[in-house]
Amino acid sequence: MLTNGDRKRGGGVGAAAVGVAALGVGEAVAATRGGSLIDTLGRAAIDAVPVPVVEAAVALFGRHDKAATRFGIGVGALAATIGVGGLPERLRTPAAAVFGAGAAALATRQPTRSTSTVAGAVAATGVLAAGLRRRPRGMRGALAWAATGAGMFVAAHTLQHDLDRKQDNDIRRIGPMGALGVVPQDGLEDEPGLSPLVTAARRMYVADVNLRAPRIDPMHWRLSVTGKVAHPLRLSLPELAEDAVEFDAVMVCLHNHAGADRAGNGRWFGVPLADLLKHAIPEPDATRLVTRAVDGYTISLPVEPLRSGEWPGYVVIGMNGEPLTPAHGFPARVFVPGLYGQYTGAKWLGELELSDDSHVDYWWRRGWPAGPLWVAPQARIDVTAPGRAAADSTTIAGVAWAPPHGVAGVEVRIGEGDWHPAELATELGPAAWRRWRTTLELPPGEHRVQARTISRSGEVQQGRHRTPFPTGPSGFHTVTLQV
Ligand SMILES: Nc1nc2c(c(=O)[nH]1)N[C@H]1C(S)=C(S)[C@@H](COP(=O)(O)O)O[C@H]1N2
Ligand SMILES: [Mo]
Repeated sequence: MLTNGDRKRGGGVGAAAVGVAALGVGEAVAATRGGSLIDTLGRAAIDAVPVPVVEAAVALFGRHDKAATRFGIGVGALAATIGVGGLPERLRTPAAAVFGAGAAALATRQPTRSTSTVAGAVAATGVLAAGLRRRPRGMRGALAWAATGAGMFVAAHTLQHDLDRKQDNDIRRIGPMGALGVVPQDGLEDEPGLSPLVTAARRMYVADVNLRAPRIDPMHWRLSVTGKVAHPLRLSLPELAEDAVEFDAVMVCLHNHAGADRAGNGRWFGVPLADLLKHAIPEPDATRLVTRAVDGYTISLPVEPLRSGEWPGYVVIGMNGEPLTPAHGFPARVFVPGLYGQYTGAKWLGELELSDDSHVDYWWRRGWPAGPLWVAPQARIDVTAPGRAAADSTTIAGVAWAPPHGVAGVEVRIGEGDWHPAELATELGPAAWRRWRTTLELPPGEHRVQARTISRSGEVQQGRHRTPFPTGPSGFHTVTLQV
């Protein structure tokens, strides 16, 4: 005979199994048009949680932040269904409906793929209500529900994968963007373990508030330049490509603490913002250039330095000779070399709106400074290895950046010793990252190695540790090496 406690525990497993089925069905229905309940809930959570929680998650999970968010949403949804399953029977259907209505409401707030996501929320609610009315009995019942859910997750994954493949084909048909015919070289090609001079798009870090990149049809996509302009523009990708130029620059996330890999160096292909603004003719009170993604996310920039060319900014449509990848903002993004990623401009650009100072950006609302914030000089140590020239030497090498002015020097020290200048490789451009190397003779034992960058404008990298929030991290990359 089952005691009350046993029944409750069994009920929890049954409710969780129903939760898996409901979420799976919701994901499969949403995926028919590329939507996702989990992504929608994830974005809502990212938009809503206090900044200290975002900061802690980024610090804890690094480049796995998206996977961690997805996992958290899954666990949260299961916990919620177990909670609903524990309610008296007559309250379960209304409680499921409340959850479903909430998810549907969040989905309608997402400007892309919202219809299928709302349909997914309705379907998930139906499954949840039906399943929880009489919770599955016994292990066998629970397993059947969970297996149904797993099958639905596989179906959702397949549908999403097909849409990704279609997007990749659309992008491949566009052809080259810029001419990376010759692979750039800087003279340090012989150093194994050193970061490549140009970061491949698939190796580049991805940082944004979305769990999945918006999919955009390049045939129908147009960039509109609107708002306070005499001459609104609507430009297709081929039209933008006609006026695009190549430039080398490092993209750095504000969360890139010393030694981290939220930074990558690209050869970008883009249209100077100064040229676009010249055609659009901003009105006298147009002080902010709002870069708006197709999902409404905005980053804004002051108009004047962009218009005069004092800050060279671009509508970027290519990276390393190819169109942007979906993760990095296909079909277009704004990039002002030297500004941190969260101040430099939106990926998945839909609109450039000329506005006045009444505009408020996504991150300002969350308590970040209006900025924009410039990237601090930073050096990263990639290699500590026995030197090849002399038997008792040690090679230390890495990358350094100080955009937009460039790296004037990189220095290395052992313990609290003097700073030694490192050899600098050829510079691709002042906004690009620059590779460096030095060979030191070190006695056997354990050594603490640090590196710092000096910018061409005279700024010296700061050694004092500072967290990313609110104005960007500081501190030296420190590695311990055994000779
Ligand atoms: N639309 C959109 N653009 C965005 C973001 C975003 O969340 N949404 N994040 C910004 C941040 S914080 C960074 S660091 C860079 C990252 O660009 P990447 O993913 O291509 O490396 O994109 C910026 N542009
Ligand atoms: Mo970022």
